[in-house]
Amino acid sequence: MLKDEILKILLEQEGFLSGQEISAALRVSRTAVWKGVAALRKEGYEILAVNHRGYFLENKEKFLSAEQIQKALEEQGLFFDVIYERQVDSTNRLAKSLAEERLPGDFVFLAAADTQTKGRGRRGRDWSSPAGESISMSLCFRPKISPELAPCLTLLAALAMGEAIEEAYSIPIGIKWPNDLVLHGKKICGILTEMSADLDGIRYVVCGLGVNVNIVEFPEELSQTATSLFLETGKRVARSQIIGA
Ligand code: BT5
Repeated sequence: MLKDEILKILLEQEGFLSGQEISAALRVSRTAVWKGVAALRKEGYEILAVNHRGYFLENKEKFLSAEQIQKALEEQGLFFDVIYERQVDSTNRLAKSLAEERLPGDFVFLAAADTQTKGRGRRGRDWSSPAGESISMSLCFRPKISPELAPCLTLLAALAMGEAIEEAYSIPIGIKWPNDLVLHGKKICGILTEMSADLDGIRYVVCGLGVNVNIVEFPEELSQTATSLFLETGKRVARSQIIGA
């Protein structure tokens, strides 16, 4: 869609970009650019429009996009599909349905969202993932291991995310085995690994991670047990950087 292409251009641009430049790059009219910008604003993107200078997307780090995530992965030498939705019920659910479509081929992909309406924890528990502030991501792949080894993947995911956070914030992260990362005794990340298997072995695994990155306030019922990286460190890091790491 045109608005997504406009968003991509604005995300990559450090300064202002004129309507003329955008319309030339996308080969559409300036009215179409104007309408695309209006649609993005409705979705919450803060796009500044200044006479004779053009458009500028403010608070870029607040937003995620498939392109940003892809770029962050490529910086780590990783090249696989990224499926990004602004809002989804659950990235684990999305990944599973995409995996069913892609079988029997081989695949590795990452499904991520800005926010989830029905984020899930273990045993049907809820997972809270507020827009603009948290990571909701599910890595889906077909490991050639026997199903009884699959729980190890949760441990690997915990180690990998722990290292990514330690690198970004220079703080030691604790792992509460098997699936929580904790900071100062409170939970900052939860992991839900799900597997589909048959008599031949694993069909695919979905490893879902929820991380409290820039959350400023938690609902009452979570405030004693949950915290965010921002609340503990005072530092805001772009979510795509952590996803890539
Ligand atoms: C987990 O379950 O910790 C696994 C959470 C996995 C979430 C990711 S997000 C991407 C992917 N898509 C999904 O739908 N899920 C995965 P569990 O150990 O059962 O912990 C759930 C409990 O943690 C809840 O009952 C709450 O008490 C608490 N909780 C909920 N949201 C939280 C949050 N944002 N931070 C800390 N604790 C939370």
